[in-house]
Amino acid sequence: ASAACVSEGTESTSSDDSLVGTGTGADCEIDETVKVGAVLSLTEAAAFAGGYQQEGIQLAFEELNAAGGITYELIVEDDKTSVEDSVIAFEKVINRDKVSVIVGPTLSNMAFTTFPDAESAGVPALGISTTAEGIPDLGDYIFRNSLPEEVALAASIPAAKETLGIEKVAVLYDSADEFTASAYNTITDVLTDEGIEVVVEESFETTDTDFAAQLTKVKERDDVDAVILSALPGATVPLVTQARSLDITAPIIGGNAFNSPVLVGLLADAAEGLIVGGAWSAASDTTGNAEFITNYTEKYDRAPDQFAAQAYTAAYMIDQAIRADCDANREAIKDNLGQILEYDSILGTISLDESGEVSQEPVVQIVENGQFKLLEG
Ligand code: PYR
Repeated sequence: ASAACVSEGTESTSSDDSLVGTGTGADCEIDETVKVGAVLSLTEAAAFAGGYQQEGIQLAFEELNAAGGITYELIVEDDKTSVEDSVIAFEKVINRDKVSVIVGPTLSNMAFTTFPDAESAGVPALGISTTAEGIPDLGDYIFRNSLPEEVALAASIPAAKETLGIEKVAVLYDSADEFTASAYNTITDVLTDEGIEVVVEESFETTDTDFAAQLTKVKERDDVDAVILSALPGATVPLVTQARSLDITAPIIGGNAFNSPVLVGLLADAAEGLIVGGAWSAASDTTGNAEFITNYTEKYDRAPDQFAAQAYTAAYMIDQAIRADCDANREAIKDNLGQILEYDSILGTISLDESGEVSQEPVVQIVENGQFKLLEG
């Protein structure tokens, strides 16, 4: 989209001088408070993620406010894991609060509806867990720092093949959710590239709780070396638990959605051996990671997860984009977010390009004794 497409957001194209400061980089000082909207799933199905995201982003903005020069006001809206409510939440932060930039929404399912609204209003939006194919293509103002699911799976499947010698797999996927359905396409492509044969393929819906029909198909075969699962945590917990109680012992491989200590806690013994591709690991020796984990755990009385880590990183990327020209107007943030190169973060070295896409090395982990361990290295 070009500037000519920005029809409704007249405010966004005109620069507000009070959001332009003096100095640049670490010396930037802006008198006006910079408003940041965060639209997160704090209740309903994706609250498992939204709660961590809220904590991660709050921690980062508290640190940034303490560092000085720019004062941030974080305005959090609950999208209630609903497309309808996410549209209302975007409308509020864009028009009521007149935020400079939006972080979120939590799910790709909501991003496909809300990001076009941010685009037409000329408000930059930074997705932190929106991993489906095509998200950055939603517009010039649309970015994500969330490792695409295709990259996570393209790492976890070959790593599992190499360590476990996988030749035949069962693929089980949620066909109703945008993110898991998109991941299914990736899984198929990666399996073809790796020369791995699919011997069982079954789908289900996001809210399903009984997977006997699908798992019986897996159980009936004795040549399934691994199960590849594309599901949100809500279905993952009963599905994996039921698989293990049917004595399906094959390793289970997943992507970003598996990267959750809550899920591992809920699964208990059934989590052992899960192979998880993702963007962040507590076990990674990335810049600031140990300090982040300590500060987060102290503040919230629980350890962070990937959702918290990506939300935390988003605040620092926004701060960097604002400091580049010491300008917190929507247009300047949009221009500078697309120029974040080789940023050394708790997620490792990360960059964003003008198309809004992130580049980052994925991590592959395996659950052992209830803990995530790096599968390689
Ligand atoms: C997504 O909706 O894209 C997630 O990764 C949760």
